[in-house]
Amino acid sequence: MSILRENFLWGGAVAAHQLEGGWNQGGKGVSVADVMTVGAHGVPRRITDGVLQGENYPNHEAIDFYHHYKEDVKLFAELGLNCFRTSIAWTRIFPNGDEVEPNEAGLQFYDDLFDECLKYGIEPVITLSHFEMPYHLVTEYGGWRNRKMIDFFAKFARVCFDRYKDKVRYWMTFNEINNQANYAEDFAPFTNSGIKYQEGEDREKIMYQAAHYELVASAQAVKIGHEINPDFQIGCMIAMCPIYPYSCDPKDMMMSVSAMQKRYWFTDVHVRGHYPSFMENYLARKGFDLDITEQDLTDLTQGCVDYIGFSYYMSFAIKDHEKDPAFDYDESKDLVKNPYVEASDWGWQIDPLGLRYAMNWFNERYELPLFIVENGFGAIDEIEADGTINDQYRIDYLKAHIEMMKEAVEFDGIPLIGYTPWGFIDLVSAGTGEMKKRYGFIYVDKDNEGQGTLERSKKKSFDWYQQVIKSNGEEL
Ligand code: P53
Repeated sequence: MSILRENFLWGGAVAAHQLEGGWNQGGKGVSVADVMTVGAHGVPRRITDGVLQGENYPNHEAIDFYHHYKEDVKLFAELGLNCFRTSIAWTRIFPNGDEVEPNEAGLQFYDDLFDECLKYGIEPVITLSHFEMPYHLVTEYGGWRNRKMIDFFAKFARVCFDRYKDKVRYWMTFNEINNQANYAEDFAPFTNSGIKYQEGEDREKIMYQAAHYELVASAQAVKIGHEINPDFQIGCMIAMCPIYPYSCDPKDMMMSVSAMQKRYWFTDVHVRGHYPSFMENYLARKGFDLDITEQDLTDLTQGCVDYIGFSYYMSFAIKDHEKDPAFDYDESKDLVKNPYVEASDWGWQIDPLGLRYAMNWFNERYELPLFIVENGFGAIDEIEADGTINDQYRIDYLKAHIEMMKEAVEFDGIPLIGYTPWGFIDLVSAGTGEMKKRYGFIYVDKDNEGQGTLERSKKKSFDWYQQVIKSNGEEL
């Protein structure tokens, strides 16, 4: 008998904008990802005013999954996946976001994709909003700073739920909704919420307002989904980077508690259907007079999620900065390097045991099933003279994390639905827009400048993961 349950979901995860390409095909509209240029480690992606001539927009073609999906899904089946996590590009369904009728060609594309998956016994796991909202909603409405977004999203969700109710069971509403806890930088507010800040604006307040509308929209979607198909499992999606106290100094500990609150209160609302007291007091103390109606508060209670989907790549650490008694946290400034762990070439701290810690944290706080919907190692791969790619470092990273995931199940009794490693087919990095930050078991011939044949080939990790799935996680 294996440690993991028999019907454990072994999959792989991607997002539409990072692999599909076909950015203006089949009636698709421009998304926020379509106006982001390529960056690098330490060089942020630029957000341009619309799509401009002469810029390198890596998501426009990505790995052209839009035209390659049949051969790709066949490879996924060979890998042995029993689920495939992707997102539905909002702009394929509602190109501008505010149309009355959906775009049939976009709906048909996902019907075809899901049918192709189901043909091989691969269950689609779907995120509704993964960093790819319609750009039109940014320019015309200011993105999620505008309450109207709730209706646009709820409609999009309803159309998807209705159309795919017999093909998809596991859903998530907003990918990594809590990334925007880092509101000081432009990336997360734009990708999460379509927010472009003006000079002198109160960034933090605007972020909380946007997050509130998203949480209400998520709750409405959960309710709508359950009405359409009571079997739906609809989760939230949280970027889990646990924030450790730097030392056992009680002030470091309290700083860690406070930082965790500011980064993870989103989960509290998703799961419990109401704001935690520390957030109510924080918003009041800051004098943030948010637009939160009685109806919103009712909506939140009626759309609690069924499970917690989360990504796990790294952990953080924090030191007190003489901030007591408030211990207010600023994600862009307050984190310190953890001397006990190594980091990837992109500075992401590698901490497998942190995954077990994170699972315990979620389980103690919420007692809901967990679903690890992203985990992975972004690295530069070298092709050997014989054409092979020996990505042992990636295998080492994933093996160590799967071991910890199993310990969380075996020793801590944590209910776990599945595991879908990120970017199991090489794709465009969200953070940097690079191709060379690769996560895949399947190599895609394309470089940062957009050159390459787009040919797919198997890395060493392909055979390894195939064996992991076959043995239900026993042979690592
Ligand atoms: P990339 C930051 C921290 C943790 C996860 O990221 C993050 C980010 C944003 O960069 O994003 C998630 O491609 C996200 C995926 C993304 C993946 O992690 O920057 O859900 O879309 O590709 C990996 O290396």
